[in-house]
Amino acid sequence: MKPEILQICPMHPRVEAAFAAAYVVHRYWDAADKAGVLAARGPEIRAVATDGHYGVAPEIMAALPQLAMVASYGVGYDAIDTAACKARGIRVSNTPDVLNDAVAEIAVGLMHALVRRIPQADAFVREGGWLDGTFALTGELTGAHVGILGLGRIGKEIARRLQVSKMRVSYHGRHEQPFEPYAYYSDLTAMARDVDWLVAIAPGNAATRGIVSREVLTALGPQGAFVNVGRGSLVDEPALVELLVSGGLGGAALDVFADEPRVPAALLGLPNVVLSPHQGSATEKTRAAMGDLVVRNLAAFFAGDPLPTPVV
Ligand code: NAP
Ligand code: 8YV
Repeated sequence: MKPEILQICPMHPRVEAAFAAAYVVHRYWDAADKAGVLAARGPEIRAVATDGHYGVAPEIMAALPQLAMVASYGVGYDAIDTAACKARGIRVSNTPDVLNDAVAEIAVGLMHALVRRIPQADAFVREGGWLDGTFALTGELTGAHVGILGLGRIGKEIARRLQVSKMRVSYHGRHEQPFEPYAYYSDLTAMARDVDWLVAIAPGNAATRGIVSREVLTALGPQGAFVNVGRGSLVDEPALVELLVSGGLGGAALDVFADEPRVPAALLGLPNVVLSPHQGSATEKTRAAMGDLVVRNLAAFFAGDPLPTPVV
C-alpha cells in the first residue's frame, strides 16, 4: 500500500508526478474542505511536503498525530516551527545549494536594474521618449563597495559575481570567515556606513528579525542602496519605506517582503525602487533540482535511510 502524504502547496510538475507514483497524495491547497481532509486522513499521515512560504501551520501539525517528516521545497525554513518539530521527533528537510546560482542571478540582476534604471529605460523606449532625447545618465556598479549580510552558500555566490562586476566586497555575519577574501565587519551598522550597497541574504529567524534596522538604513544613507533577497523579516519595512520616500536612503531592490504577496503601497510609485515577486529560485532548472531534493528526502524517510539534506 502506498503511504499517504499531505502536500500543502503546488510544486514543480515533476515533483507532483513523482509523488503520484509513490504516495497517496492529499492536495491540501486544492481541498474544498481542508478541515475535513485533516479530520478524515490526519491520523494516517506521517509526512508533509511544503515550501518556505506555507510551512506547516500549527493546526495542521496538531491534526497529524503520527507526523514524522516535513520535506520543504526551499532552503529557508523560517515558516516551519523546527523547535516544535524537534520536540515531537519530526524530521525536517530543505533544499540547500541547488538554488545558489539562481538566487545570486536575481540579486545581481536587481542591482543592475536599479543602478542602470533598466525598468525605466525600457519604459522610455516603449513610450517613445527616445524620439525626443536621450535617457538620463545613471550610476554603475563598477568600483562601488558592497556589503553582504549573510556570507553563506548564496551570499558567497553573490560575492563571487560582484567581484567579477569589479566591486569591492565586504560582509557581516556572526562569525569571521578567515579563508574568504573579503573584509569582515562584526558591526552591521559600521559596514552600512562604509558601503554603497547592502545586500541581505541571511535566514529569517528570531535573531535576524529587523536586523536591517532604521539605524542601519540611515547609516547606508542617501547615496546608498539596499537589496533584499533573504527575507522580508530581516528589515524594518516601515522604516525602509519612510527613508526611501524621504530620500534618507538612495534606493532599494527587493525580492522579499514582510507580508507577501502584499507589498507596501508606498513602494509602488517610487522611482528609486525595483520590485520582484520573490522569484530568487524561480527558474525551471532550479525548481526542478529543488523538487528532486524534496522527492529524495521523502523517499529516504519512508525507506528508513538518512535524509540527504536534513535540517532537524
Ligand atoms: P546559509 O548558507 O545558512 O547562510 C546564511 C548566512 O547568514 C551565514 O553566512 C550566516 O553567517 C549568516 N547569519 C545567520 N544568522 C545570522 C545573524 N543572526 N546575524 C548575522 N548573520 C547571520 O543560508 P543560504 O543557503 O545562503 O540561504 C540564506 C537565506 O536566503 C535563506 O535562509 C532564505 O531565507 C533566503 N533565500 C531567499 C530566496 C529567494 O527566493 N529570495 C531563495 C533562497 C533562499 P554566520 O553564521 O557567520 O552568522
Ligand atoms: C522559495 C526561498 O521561493 O528557498 C527559499 O528559502 O525563499 C525560495 O526558494 C520558497 O521556498 C517558496 O517556495
